[in-house]
Parts: sequence; C-alpha cells; structure tokens
Amino acid sequence: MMFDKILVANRGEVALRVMRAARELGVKTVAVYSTEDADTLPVRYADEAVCIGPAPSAQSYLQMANIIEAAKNTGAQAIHPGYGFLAENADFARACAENDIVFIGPAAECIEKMGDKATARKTMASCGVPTVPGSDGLCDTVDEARAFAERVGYPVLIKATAGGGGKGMREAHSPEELESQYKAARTEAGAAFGDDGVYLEKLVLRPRHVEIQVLADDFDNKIALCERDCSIQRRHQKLLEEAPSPALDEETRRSMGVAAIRAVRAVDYRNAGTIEFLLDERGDFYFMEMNTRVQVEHPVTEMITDTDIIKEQIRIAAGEPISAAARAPFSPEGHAIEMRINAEDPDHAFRPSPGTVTRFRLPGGPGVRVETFVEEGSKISPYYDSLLAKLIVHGQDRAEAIARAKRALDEFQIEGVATTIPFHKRVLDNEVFVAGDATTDFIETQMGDLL
Ligand code: MV4
Repeated sequence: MMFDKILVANRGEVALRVMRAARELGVKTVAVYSTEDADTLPVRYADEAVCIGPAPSAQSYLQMANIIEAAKNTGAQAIHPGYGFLAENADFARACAENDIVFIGPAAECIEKMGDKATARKTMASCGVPTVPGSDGLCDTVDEARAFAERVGYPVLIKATAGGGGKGMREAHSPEELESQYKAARTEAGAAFGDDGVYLEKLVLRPRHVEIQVLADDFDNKIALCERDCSIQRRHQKLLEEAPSPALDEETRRSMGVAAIRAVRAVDYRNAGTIEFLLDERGDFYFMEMNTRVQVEHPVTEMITDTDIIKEQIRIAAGEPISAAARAPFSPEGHAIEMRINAEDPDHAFRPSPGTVTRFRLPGGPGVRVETFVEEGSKISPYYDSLLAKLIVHGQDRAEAIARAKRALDEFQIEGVATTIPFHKRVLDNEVFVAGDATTDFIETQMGDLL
C-alpha cells in the first residue's frame, strides 16, 4: 500500500525533487534540516520539517539516530535518502528496518555486496557480466600483484576494494613501478577507508564511462532504462552527462542492457540502481561498479524514457509494481544533456565559491528543465557540496539538444557566486565533444588550461 508520509533524509535540489515526486503520489513529506539550511526551499516545501543538528554533516545529515527519531516522531513510514550522505550506508538501511521504517532503496545486503568492489567484481564475473581481466579477489601481497601483472601485461590499475570514485587507485605502467604503486594504493586505501584491501585490473586506455539505469520491483519486473554517458568528469566529479551515449550502436546498447539485468538478478536487487561500465575504444564494455542509489544524473534518463524514476522508487518501496507505462517496451526518445551548475570557479581550478546569490534568473522555453533549490538571496553554504542547479535539456536529436543547451546557458543568469556555466559553454563548443568522441580524459586533453 502507498505510504501516507515519507521523510526525506537529504537537502538541496534532491530533497526538493523527492518531495515533488511524493506530492504527485499523494504522499505527505517530512524534511529534516541542519540549522544552516533552516531557511531553504525544501524545508518550506515539505509538509513538516524537523531540525536534526548543526551545520556539519557529521552532526546532522549523517546522524542516523536523529533522522530515525524524526521519522518516528512524525509518523513517517519510509525514508528516502537521496544521493550522498546515508544513501549507500548499509547500517542505515538496517537501522530503518529495525525501526519498522521502509528504506527507499535496496536491501542492506545488496548495498554491502556492491560496496565491496572486489566482491562485486567476482559476483559479476560469475554471472556472465563482462569484467576487465583482473585478479581473482584481493591481492594480499606485492608478489601476487606482480604475478598477475606479468600474466595480463602492463599497464595495470591497482584499486581499493573499499573504494569507488577513484580513491585508492594507482596505475602501474611497468614492473619497476609496481611495488611502489601497490604500496601507495594500500596506504591510501587504509587511510581513507580503514580497509587496505586492493585488487588489480588491466588498465583500459582512454575509456568512456557509460552506465545503465535499472529498476526492479517485488513482482519480478526488471527494467533497463537505456544508458547515460558520463565521460565528462574532473577528478571523478561528473560535470556533464548525456543520454543516450553517442558511442553506442543498437547492438551494444542491447547487450549492455542484458548485462545490467544479469547484474540485478545476481544479487536479487530491488529499487533503482545503476550499473557502471567502461567502454573501450573497440566498443567492448566491462563492469566497473554498481551504484545502489538514485544518481544526480537520473533526469537525463527520465527525459528520454518519459519515466519518473523517483516516483518508481517510492512505488517499489511501498510494495507496488513499477508503473505499467515504465514496464512497457520503449525506444529512447530524442537526446538529453545535463549540466551541473556548481558554485565553483572554473578559472581557478574549480575552487568552491560560497556566498549569497544576488541574482538568479532561470532559462525556459521548449525542452528545458531545471532542478534547483536556489532562489535569489539564497546563501550557498561552504559546509555542503557546491551543486546549485542541474540544467537539463531535451531535443529530438543530439544536435538540437546541444543547441538548446547553449541557448539555455545563455539565458541562465546567476550573480553573487562564480559558477560552472562558462565551463559548460566551452564544452558545448568543443569539436571533440560535438563529434561525440569525448573520453574520460576529455578535460585534461581538451581543457588543460582549467586544471
Ligand atoms: C578503470 C579505468 C581503466 N581501467 N578500470 C575510476 C573510478 C572508479 N569507478 C573506476 N575508475 C576507472 N577504472 C580499469 N580497469 C579507468 C577509470 C577511470 C575513470 C572511469 C570513469 C570515469 C572517469 C575516470 C577517470 C579516471 C579513471
């Protein structure tokens, strides 16, 4: 049965996005907020709001006990974690269950299985999802690492099993480099995650990052909602995402979707998730990681599939099937691009630019969508991530989407803080990007002056 009331354990644009979905479903919402966020749009938009602590996330948005207590006190039956904060915290998912609160996301066991990257790799390899040639589980000694590297050949990549997002990852291009890079990866992983386990993979050169959005409910409906191309990244922070990927042909798209559904079956995954793949220059793809949450870039998939991923998440968690419309076979409609408008200065190595937004005028017109919590006068806090808004455009084809993206960026007026708008204008004018040829080294090779 659909919930009467849910709590949104997040802030900013995603908190508002989840509340909008809930409202369309006739579900009341509870916001939780830090003292720093008291006067923000999602707090006002919610039916109820509960302060859960001071500005630092560790004392507010990461305080599981405070959030669960807020849900109990307000009678919220479920908690949507958004992305970041507690979204991929298995202990939080478990704490929700122990308090008879539904966690709007996968089971704690799925979060754990996918959170350990060496385990996730093994699980995928054993169910027929392509993986990069790699070590069979952890490499506990430098000799093991060396033996593996000799077998598959250099260059190799040493990855932290507790990692993800690039932390604790080191390349070794020759036997001479192996020992020092192996040790460096272990040390970095131990310091960052309290787990120094590492494994090895052959290094894929100039890959693209292509990921498949999946949905799965309790009625054996498992859906792959096409792919997103997220190759435009800076230090593992995505800046611009698009769907579909300009690099996939129909056949590869189909087999990537099949692989993603296999991954979902292998761990009996429920709710929304994303299977990330590396796509190499030959067009072969390999499992990289699974994200067990809704992602920042989910709107590009929504635009080309005409689905509301957040509403589907809430339906699934309430024990309802995925909506009939989303279950029907579909072919992707047109092309969508998302640009992350961050309060960062692209002319100074993307350094954060907190402050007061003194002017905020949104773009509009056909095919333009903005997800934001910002208003004129908003204070952008140095305590949280710098995402001000996501500008999403949709067109009949990629050329129209690019033209709309440029037009919308020109219309978007933000004053008082520096933003990534000028960066996006440059990307959209870049010939490699326009040709659809961007790989994960795009910013380094095409915009070296911004590093
Ligand atoms: C790789 C790779 C090349 N070969 N694995 C980056 C973060 C983590 N999710 C895995 N990552 C990579 N794994 C092999 N075997 C290159 C990357 C990588 C990357 C991947 C996607 C997007 C941007 C990236 C930037 C640098 C490295």
